Formats: sequence, C-alpha cells, structure tokens
Amino acid sequence: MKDGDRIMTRTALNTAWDVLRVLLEKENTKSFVSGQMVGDKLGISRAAVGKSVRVLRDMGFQILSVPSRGHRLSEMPDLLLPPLVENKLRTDHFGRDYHYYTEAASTNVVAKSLAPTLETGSVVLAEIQKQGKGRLERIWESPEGGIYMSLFLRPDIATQEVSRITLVIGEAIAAYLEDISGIPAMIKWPNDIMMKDRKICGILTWMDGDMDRVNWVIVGIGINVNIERDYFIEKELNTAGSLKMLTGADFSRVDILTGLLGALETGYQSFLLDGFGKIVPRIRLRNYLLEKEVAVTGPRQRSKGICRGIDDDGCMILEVEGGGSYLVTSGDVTLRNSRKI
Ligand code: BT5
Repeated sequence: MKDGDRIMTRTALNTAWDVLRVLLEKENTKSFVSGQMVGDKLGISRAAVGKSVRVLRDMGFQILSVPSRGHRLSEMPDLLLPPLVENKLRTDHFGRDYHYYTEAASTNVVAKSLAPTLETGSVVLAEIQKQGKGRLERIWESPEGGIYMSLFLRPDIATQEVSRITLVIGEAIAAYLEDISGIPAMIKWPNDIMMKDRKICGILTWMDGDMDRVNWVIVGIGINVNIERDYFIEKELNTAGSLKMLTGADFSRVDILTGLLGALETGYQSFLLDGFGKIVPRIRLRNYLLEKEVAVTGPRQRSKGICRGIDDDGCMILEVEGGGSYLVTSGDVTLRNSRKI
C-alpha cells in the first residue's frame, strides 16, 4: 500500500471502492466497461472514474484501460478491502458491518472505541498493526501478510461464560485452518492455535459487563498467513509459524477471511442455540496440552502439573505435583520441558 492513501480523503477512497464494486460485477470482469457507464451508475463524472482507476492502480490493482472501450480489472492485490471482502462473503451477519484500516495500533482498541455503534458480527480489521496486543500487556507482532481482526459480539450470556467464547471461536478457527491447509490444528488452552507445534494464531478476548450481564465481547484474532520464516527468526519468535511457512504455499487472505467468517458465524450460532456442551467434545479432540507437563500462572498463583483434559465448562483439569487435581478457569499456560524449535 502506498503512502498516498494515508493522505487521501475517505471520500476519494470510498469513490474508488464504489468504482471497484462496479468493475467486480460479474459481467464487467470478463469485458470492458466504459468510464461513462461506470460514472452513470455511480452518479459521478467520467473524470472522477478515471481518478478512481488511478487510485486503485496505486493500491496494486491492474486495470486495463482502452480508449473507446473502457476499463477492465485484470489482477487484484491480496488486500482485505471492503469491496473484495463483500464480494466473497457468504454470511448473514459476520463481517457485514466491516471497518477496514490499512494500519491500526490495535484492532481491539479500535473496536472498543467504536463499541456503542457496533453490533453482533461487526468486524474491525487492519492490514498491519503497530501496537498489536497479546494478553497481559504482551505484544502481538502484526506485519503485512497476516490477518488482524476484532469480532464484536453482544451475547446474552453470564459474565462467567465469556471464556467459553474464546474456546468456541478457537475451535472454529482450528477446524477451518486444518481444512484449508491439511495440517492438524490444535488448541493450546485457552487462546492459541498450534500447527506442527507452532503458534499460528492467537486470540485476545475483551469484555464489558457487570456481575449479571455482558454488554459486549470483542474477540481479537491474529492469524499468521503469508509471513516468512525469516520474520519470526528476526523477531526471535522461536515457536511462531505461518501457513506459508508450514505449507510452502501463498494463501489468498480474502478467501481465508471470508471463509473463516462463515465458519465463525456457524460456530457461534451453534454455541448460542445448541449450547457449549455440544462443542466441548470437539474442543477436547484438539487439546494440544493433553497429558503434557505444564506450568499455569494465574492471577494469584503459579502451579505445575499435568493437563488431564478440559471439563464440561471449558476449564482445564490440572493434576498437580504431589497428587490431586483442580480446575483452572483462566491463566497463562507454558509447556514445561518444551524444546525451542
Ligand atoms: C495472544 O496473546 O496470543 C493474543 C493475540 C491476539 C492478536 C489479535 S490481532 C487482532 C487483535 N488486535 C490486537 O491488538 N490483538 C488481537 P498471548 O497469548 O499473550 O501471546 C503473546 C505472545 O505470542 C507474545 O509474547 C509472543 O511470544 C508471541 N507472539 C507475538 N507475536 C506473534 C505472532 N505474530 N505469531 C506467533 N506468536 C507471536
């Protein structure tokens, strides 16, 4: 993305996206459409259409323009622009209200600031994040080539149930990533998705509510898609991985984003309609920590033991050293004796 778009007004961008929408219409991808026709459709001048075409070219679109015939889209950059996402989205709600940024400090922070105006299924997405957040003030590195989004939800559930949403979303992400890559995807309780022992995706859930009711939940999702191995080496993220690194292939982020939003919508609806109990067995099958030695750091304590499973409420069953087991409701889990890879 060029610097130009940062100083470009929203209106110019919105017009460019409208022109792109027309060029994306089925019949117009196969043949030329005249500037006059595009202009008439949008109620703008031919010159304004020409300007939008130049804006789109600057973003990386290849558009053939032939005098007396018009314009035709020939190649598209892998950007998550609203018209490209709309074009492939097959959901009822998720992603229909879509807030796109070429760059943001953190999409969770943006979503929080927009909260009063957002609804269930609203998505805030940025191509890169400058201050991507992990849990406990940690950093989520967010270079070009990843997907950084915050999904906004207004679930009618009790505050104690919010942590289940992280697991429900995690299960849907894991199943989807496994499906498209052919590589098994596991959930490292409570918020990481692991493939081939590498962290491919992290989830950061924020909520607002009181003792009785949840006002909103923001599920921040970061997925490493087309990020090179060298990037992780440079950042000393020894156990991070990307789909590209594990498969050797480049993925279409638009396809992943839109497909994933479909999977997330289905998973979330099933959670609301059928209940968490229906999803727990699938979460258990993807338990990356099962029978592994772990250290859990909670708000007040640190315990060591072996993960013996996940209970019906989504808590981790920890068998502690010296016998006895207890349920961990939240916390930060590290693998003991794990090799840096
Ligand atoms: C997480 O935290 O894994 C939650 C990450 C959530 C990121 C999304 S992106 C969209 C939304 N907006 C935000 O600002 N955040 C959310 P945690 O479990 O605390 O893990 C953080 C740790 O993961 C770091 O301390 C690093 O060790 C490692 N890490 C950082 N960047 C990574 C990356 N790109 N890939 C894999 N591991 C990474």
